[in-house]
Amino acid sequence: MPRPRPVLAPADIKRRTPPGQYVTEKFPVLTYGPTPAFERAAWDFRMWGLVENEARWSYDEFMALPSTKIVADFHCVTTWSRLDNEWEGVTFRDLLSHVTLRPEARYAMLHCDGGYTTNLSLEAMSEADVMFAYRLDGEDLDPEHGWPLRSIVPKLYAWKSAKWVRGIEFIPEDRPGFWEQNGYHMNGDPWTEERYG
Ligand SMILES: Nc1nc2c(c(=O)[nH]1)N[C@H]1C(S)=C(S)[C@@H](COP(=O)(O)O)O[C@H]1N2
Ligand SMILES: [Mo]
Repeated sequence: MPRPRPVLAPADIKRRTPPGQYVTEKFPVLTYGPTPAFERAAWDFRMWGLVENEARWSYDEFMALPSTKIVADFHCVTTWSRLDNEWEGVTFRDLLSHVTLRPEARYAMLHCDGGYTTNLSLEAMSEADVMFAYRLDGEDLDPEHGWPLRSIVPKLYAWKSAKWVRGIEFIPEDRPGFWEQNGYHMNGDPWTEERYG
């Protein structure tokens, strides 16, 4: 059953909309390049790099992991925000329980089908609402919105919410991902307008 779109009070909308953003009920697609094809048999999700033990899940194994629903706002740096989205998937905290990080691990690089990447500090990743989602508002993600899996990092601009994500690499120092190499901020906090680096 799809979840009905919420009706928010104007005061809540105001409080939840970062500076320089406007609220839309639409869900624009923002992708650099084509939507990659999903190949179920070849698909896996991996955690590697500065870990004592690498982790890997097949599609069926990942889908069998305990799931969580999180309601969060979504802010694109091009100035639209879509409020109150109910994402369903696996939290980063739950995934982290499957690996032991080496002490040098301080940043993460998310890797996607199609070659997109984005970097995050482990501090940003450790927020309780960071997750890897396969459903939105009660329905499977549309392919162009990242199905079968995307990251959701509600406290940062939406370019950190990587579509078609396939894995997390743990690294010692910050390194720019795709948009970060092209001028976007290394962190991307919408409340302080960390738009460009
Ligand atoms: N793989 C991949 N993930 C991506 C992007 C992309 O081009 N490729 N664009 C990012 C940007 S800039 C935004 S605003 C959001 C948009 O998500 P949407 O297309 O589902 O609205 O996805 C982010 N994740
Ligand atoms: Mo964006």
